[in-house]
Amino acid sequence: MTMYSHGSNFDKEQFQRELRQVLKSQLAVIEKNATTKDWYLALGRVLSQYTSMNLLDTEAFIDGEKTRKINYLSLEFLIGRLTGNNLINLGLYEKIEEALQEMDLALSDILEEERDPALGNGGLGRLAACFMDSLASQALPAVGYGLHYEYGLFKQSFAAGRQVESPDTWREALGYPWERRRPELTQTVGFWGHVEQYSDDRGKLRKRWVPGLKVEGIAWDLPVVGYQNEITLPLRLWECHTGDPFDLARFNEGDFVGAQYPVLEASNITKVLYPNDNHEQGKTLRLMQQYFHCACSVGDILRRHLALGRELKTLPKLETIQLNDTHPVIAIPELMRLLIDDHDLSWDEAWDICTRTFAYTNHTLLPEALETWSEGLIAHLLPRHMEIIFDINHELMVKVQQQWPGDIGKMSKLSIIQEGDHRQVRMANLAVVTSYAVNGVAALHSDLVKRDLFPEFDKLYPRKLTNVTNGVTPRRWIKACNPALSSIITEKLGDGWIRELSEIEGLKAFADDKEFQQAFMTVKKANKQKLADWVEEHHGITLNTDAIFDVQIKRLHEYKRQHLNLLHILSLYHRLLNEPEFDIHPRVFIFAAKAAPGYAIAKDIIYAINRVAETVNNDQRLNDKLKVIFLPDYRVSLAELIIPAADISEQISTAGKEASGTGNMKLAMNGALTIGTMDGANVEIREEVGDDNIFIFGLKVDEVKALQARGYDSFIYYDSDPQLKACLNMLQDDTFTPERPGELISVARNLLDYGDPYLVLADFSAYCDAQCAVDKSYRDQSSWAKKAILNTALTSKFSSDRSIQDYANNIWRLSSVR
Ligand code: B1N
Repeated sequence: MTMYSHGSNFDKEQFQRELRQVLKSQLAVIEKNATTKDWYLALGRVLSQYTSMNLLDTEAFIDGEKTRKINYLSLEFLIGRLTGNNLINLGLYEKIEEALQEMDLALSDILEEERDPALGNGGLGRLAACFMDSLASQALPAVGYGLHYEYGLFKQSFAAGRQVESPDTWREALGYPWERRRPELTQTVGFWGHVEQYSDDRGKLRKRWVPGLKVEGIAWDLPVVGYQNEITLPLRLWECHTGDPFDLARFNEGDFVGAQYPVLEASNITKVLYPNDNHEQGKTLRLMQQYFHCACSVGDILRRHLALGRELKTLPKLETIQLNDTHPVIAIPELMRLLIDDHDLSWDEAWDICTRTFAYTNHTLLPEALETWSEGLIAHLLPRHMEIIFDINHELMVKVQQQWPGDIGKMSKLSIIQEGDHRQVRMANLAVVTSYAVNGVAALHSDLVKRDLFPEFDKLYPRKLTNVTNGVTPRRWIKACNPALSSIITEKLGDGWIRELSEIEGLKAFADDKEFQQAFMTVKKANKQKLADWVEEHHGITLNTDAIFDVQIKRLHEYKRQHLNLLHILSLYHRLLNEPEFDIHPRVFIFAAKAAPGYAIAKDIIYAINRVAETVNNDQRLNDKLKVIFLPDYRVSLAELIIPAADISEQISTAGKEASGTGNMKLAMNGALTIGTMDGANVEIREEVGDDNIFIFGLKVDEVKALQARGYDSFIYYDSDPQLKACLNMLQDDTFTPERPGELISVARNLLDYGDPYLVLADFSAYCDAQCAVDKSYRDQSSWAKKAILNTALTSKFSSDRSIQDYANNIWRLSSVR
């Protein structure tokens, strides 16, 4: 297709010339003065010329096809660094490495210069990025639609152990080399104003929205490079521009400052990513972001469709819109509005199109994350959309009445509008009613969506609710981040596993092979050393690579229970100091996690872990048996360093709370053994690897429910378990904060006086037992190696290629382009 496919036709001299030229002409740097950063920028710019061409070719190629196209709408795409990954997928990694070497440049150093684009919070945004990789790698026609935040997720540092946030300037001074501005795709987006009725040329009474303010959406395309298949898909991110800074009417009335309010507000629309994970706060600016994202994306989808001379009624056949959680659900009334008001379709025609175009993925059951918007806010910001939502709801209520005549309870439960003093719009209900498919993200989660969240909708729309278990891309999460493991796999099996991960099951045959066990453990050790060197260099802490590397890396959230991990560490500390016969294999506990800036108890947990780490790490009596380290600024590139080095993967959420998890998958693939609850995708990991190769503990979903129904009292555990009591007391006295006794008390309070909402104490003793089993198991290195190999061999189900195939077969119903 192009000259830059799979690295064939790669011309080394030409590349070197281009690189030098870009350095000089675009960056204005003389070669002998060039820093590694300069070379990174020059390299990115040169390579992005290749991918831009591939992108345009792919666009033209796909437009020519009569297949259904996927539009993946997400407020978050946590893509991580692109340069290394794109080199691998372009098939150019070794060739560029060699070309640079000739110029006395080390590719690995250059790659370290890239700032992670952190346009997402956690799993939901990272999933979107993995899905784009899999769509491209399987040559499926797709566009990712997101927002071009000026600032991504905040940078985290610690000041005396407490989290400090600072802005993430991911594009730096000179811009991000991989993105391309596409001014020709600009969209106009309205806000506020009113709805008016008018009669059209034919005397038909119609409605139109007259916005009070209009802004522009500028498109930036990032290339999503398929794995050595010549396909490059666009990740299209919208940036908000406000034009005229004055509301002239108000300005002329003398309200100078007031005249600028709406514009000031609007000019912030794509300033910054909201830093909440699994939590919605109902802020106006967030709804403006959501609508801006949807209006630009739906506008672009229609533009493409109409530009090809296609009829609106063929939209569902040729385009599908996958909604990544409810964040882009305002796209539904937006498409209805465009079809009815702008394109003069009847309600029924428009509704028919919408109900065959949208599909919705639910990612959480946590009540604080289920989005509702105040009716007043929507009516003010998007008056026409509010009318349409009421009309959709009216039809829904009629249907509910037919199904359950006279049942007012069912009506109020299913209604899109939640009644009360302040009426709220339930975005999930709107999504379920409109979408042709609704899926959860792991088998257990999807069952709970049916059973607990939407049992009536499941009755009303049989077969609409389904499951697609999440996955992660093996290109980034094995091939790129763990080159040493990749080579020993490829030595045994060839490199087909990179495209088709099920081939990795071939490793099963080597699980008992002593030589392969040794090779596998040597790789693990080397990865631990690499992490240890990095930690030494950046944080001045020495890690013993003979220790078990025990890893909990994810957002900080009570339901994820980093504090359960902490309590276990306290119990080890306490026992090592107080029980002469108690001994453990040396263990390094590694944490990395950001807390939402407004989430006080999450920040207190970070502080507590940091204080405990300080004391434990400096306590000579422990003989280096125990180390605790909390690495700041968790991000994709840090995950890429930690995951290959992990022996133990902590997946210890309260059963029923973690929809899926995806870090659990990455860690298992890289040969870490899971210690986890029967939650999310852990359940399926256990199914795949078998009970002998995972450490499962704790209350199951139904036991959690039963315990809470009985009335949970955490003091019962505190009073009856001396070990637990000792640990909680250490948090309340001056063990870790001699200068300020009681400083960590909020964590203990949360678990005792505030009722321990996530049942940490109820699972404590089972967790400690499971950790004991880990310790014992690790002492037999050959048997451990076998378990680790089997984790790598038996987790191919969790490739995002499989997830995308499930979506393609069961939801989107499409076939590969080639
Ligand atoms: O989505 C991931 C899952 O693997 C995780 O289990 C799940 O917790 C995560 C509001 C969310 N669910 N909901 C969010 C993020 C941002 C926000 O503003 C909710 N994130 C998840 C992928 O399926």
